[in-house]
Amino acid sequence: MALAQTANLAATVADSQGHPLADAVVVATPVDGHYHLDEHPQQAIVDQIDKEFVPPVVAIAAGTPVMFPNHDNVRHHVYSFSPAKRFELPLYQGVPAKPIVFDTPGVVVLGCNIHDWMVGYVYVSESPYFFKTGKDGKARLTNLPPGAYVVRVWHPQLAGTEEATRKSIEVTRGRGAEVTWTLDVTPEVRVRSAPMPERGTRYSPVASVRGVMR
Ligand SMILES: [Cu+2]
Repeated sequence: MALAQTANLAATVADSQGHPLADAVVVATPVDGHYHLDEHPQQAIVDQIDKEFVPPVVAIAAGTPVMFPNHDNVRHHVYSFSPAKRFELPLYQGVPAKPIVFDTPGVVVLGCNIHDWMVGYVYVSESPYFFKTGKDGKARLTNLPPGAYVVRVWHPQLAGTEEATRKSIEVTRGRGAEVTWTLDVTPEVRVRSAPMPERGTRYSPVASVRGVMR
């Protein structure tokens, strides 16, 4: 059956010092262009916990709805200006009524209007074959039909272009395939500062002290 005809792709991603890179997204695209996306993909979740996006990187297939529940006791104002998905969820608490659907492949950078340091990423894959690396820098795609693929990797701190990571591989029945990347990454600079005052409280000195925010 179909499952018996799939093979594994084992990917290892490290930085130029050899440290494993977590949260890298590995995508495999069949050269023959033969794949189809799930028509009713399962909803993904980007949580907001302790004024951070959790997880910081989510990889989804194009067409997947993503819910942005807020588990903090302050309000967040989630937005993106990325070409692949411009949207905003104006100041809210709890769970928004509807998910946001990401139809266009690409990297969507998430921010919060209230908390400058909050940054998250929704990686929208055109291919159904993708996986995010764990702490060990490894990703394993287990559902690949054998054949020729172009594989690539993306990471939030990738210094070069995603295009430049492309490699051609052959995934064979039985043996699968292995691919390794060493990426130049730029250090992440993100400072958790006192939150920006919410509208209407802009000039109140009290509002700039974390802990008293609504
Ligand atoms: Cu926020």
